Amino acid sequence: MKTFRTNLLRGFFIPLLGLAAAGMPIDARADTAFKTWIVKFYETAAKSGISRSTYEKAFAGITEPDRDVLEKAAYQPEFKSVIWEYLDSRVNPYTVRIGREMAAKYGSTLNALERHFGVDKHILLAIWSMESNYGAVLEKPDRLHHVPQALATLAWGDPNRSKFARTQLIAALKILQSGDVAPKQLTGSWAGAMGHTQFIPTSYLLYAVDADGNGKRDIWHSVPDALATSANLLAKNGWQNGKTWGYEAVLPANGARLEGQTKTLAEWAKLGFARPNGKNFPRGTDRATLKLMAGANGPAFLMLKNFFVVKRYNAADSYALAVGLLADELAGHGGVQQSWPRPNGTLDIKQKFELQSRMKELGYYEGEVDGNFGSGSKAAISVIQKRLGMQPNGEPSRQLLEALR
Ligand SMILES: [Ca+2]
Repeated sequence: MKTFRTNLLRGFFIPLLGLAAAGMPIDARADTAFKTWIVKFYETAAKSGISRSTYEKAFAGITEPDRDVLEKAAYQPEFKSVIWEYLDSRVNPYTVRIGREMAAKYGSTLNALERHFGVDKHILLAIWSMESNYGAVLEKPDRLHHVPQALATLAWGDPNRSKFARTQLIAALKILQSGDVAPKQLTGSWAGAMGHTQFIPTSYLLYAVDADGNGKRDIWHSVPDALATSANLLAKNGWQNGKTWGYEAVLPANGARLEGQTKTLAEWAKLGFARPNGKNFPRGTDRATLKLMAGANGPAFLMLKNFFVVKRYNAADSYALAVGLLADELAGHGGVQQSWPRPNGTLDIKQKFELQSRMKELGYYEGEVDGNFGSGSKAAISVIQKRLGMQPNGEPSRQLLEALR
């Protein structure tokens, strides 16, 4: 659910300093230190009611830290993409198509959850997409870690995450002790986010729901359980049934200076804020906060209470906006109507998809049509650019798209 700031690999070596096992290879010394840490941590776990048998099952066969976890923890990039690129990667023809397929496949479950929790089913689908690509991430073994091992690794070897990891490890052990999941199946991200909707263990303990009625709260294998758990989190944090998350707005002259202010929709309308589709804001006393996600030259948004409820999942404005926009697309309301201030000549997400599928039809490109321009797309673009007598820089552009049309 949460992402964490960059840290240094140096934390990995600190536990070694106290060891005088000279002559042993560095990995072997680390393994010994890690195993010692696990043995000692049982005292702490026992104080939280974890039985010896649960503890032994959790760590059965674990003889070394998960080095992949430390690597991922150390190299989390401080990734700052511009808002439209972030949204392109989350709200695009692919995520909309799969979302509609899932809406059909899980239609009765989603309707039941909407009735029971009073939470918009399209928001639940959008969160599922954002968190695990509708569960696809769970099929990738390189993305899955054994949660007790991963959290013990962070608690032992990453001083910046030690406190977080100890708390989450105790919670993970409580989950095991509850019998909801078998020890081998307690998998998650390197930082312990688990299942279809990526709950960290403490959030699981607060919100997990058995929606399919098999007696287990299984967010790893049961889509109904996972989506119900998200719905429960949103409901318990004040989701307003029947309300949307916010409205795109056209900024009046000088409107940007009001960024961050909260007023009723009627007051915003009086100040000259309008909807791009020309419809009126709904009447009533709903209060909304003005957010400019890309400065005064991009679309403005008036965010209602539910936007801030989604932020309980992940505190980034960009995350909550992506959830809201994807939910709107899945509900058939369309996306952002005003343009983002993209640099001249660059493509929007629909154009990126069009360019890739045209390259594919013409036989230049064999990869996925997903709007993502990796090395395959870039190589194909360079070849086409050369043929067309353009500078072969591998970058998708309006000029290239027009040439292929
Ligand atoms: Ca269940």
